[in-house]
Amino acid sequence: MGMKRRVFTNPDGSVRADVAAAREAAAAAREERRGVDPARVASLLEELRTEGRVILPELFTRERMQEIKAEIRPLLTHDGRNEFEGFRTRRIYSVIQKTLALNPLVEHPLVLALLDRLFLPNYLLSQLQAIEIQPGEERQPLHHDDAFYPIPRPRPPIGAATIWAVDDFTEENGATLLIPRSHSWGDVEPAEIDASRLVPAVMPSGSAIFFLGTLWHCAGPNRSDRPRMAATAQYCEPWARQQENFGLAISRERARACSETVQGLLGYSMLFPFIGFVDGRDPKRLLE
Ligand SMILES: O=C(O)CCC(=O)C(=O)O
Repeated sequence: MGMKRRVFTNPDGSVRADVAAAREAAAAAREERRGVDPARVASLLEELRTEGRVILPELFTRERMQEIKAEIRPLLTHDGRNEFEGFRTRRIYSVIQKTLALNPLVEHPLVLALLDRLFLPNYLLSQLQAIEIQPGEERQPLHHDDAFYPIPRPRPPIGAATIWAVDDFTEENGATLLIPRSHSWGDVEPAEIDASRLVPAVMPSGSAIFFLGTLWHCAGPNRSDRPRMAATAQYCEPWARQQENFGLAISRERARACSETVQGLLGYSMLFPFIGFVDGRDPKRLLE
């Protein structure tokens, strides 16, 4: 199985020009198939590359988000177990095993169009959660999502995230707080960060904030008298380990109920030629 040649990257870790060109061509073809406006993708990408985050406004209607909320609500039964999860915050993990309600968010064509440009083909879903911040919750500790991959910064992101406003996100109710441009910082300790640089992602229900795994952020404190519900999908390069062990968390039967795109994101896909195979072959065959 040994391969001497680097398959996708230059010696400095950057993606090889021919690989990048093939990725661009494939992404453009997919955009056309999914009816996504390439000019919009290009402008969102430019903002993303400069600011590290971009708001995707009102991709779903408020009514649709209310339907999703009705499915998610009964599953939000436990408060968090630590400061990071939030003692007054409820989360659902292994979401797809419990409900398919978030799948349309996970595979929204505009989100996929951005991911297509950022990562190698067959990038993965890294984790999927619903998060409901209860009134009185404190600000979450500052973090960036791909910090657990032990590769020094500054560096390209290994992951990216969407946080969807199921409820309206306001300054009072715990809108996600982000530090624009912090994706390009080198290594810093959270204690060194000036919290006054945090900007709330105020956005109406049905919108999402999309940001790079290198961008510093946290959930805001909920000073309102009502819970704030969000859904968040994190994605990663196809060579990185997913945070959730979806192969064990989501049954094969449940995976069969998902679209081919979501199946691929869960891990029924591979990075050619040797990452993610099962018995020497593409794992999507397991669903046949
Ligand atoms: O709920 C939010 O607004 C952000 C949550 C978050 O960043 C996390 O839990 O990693």
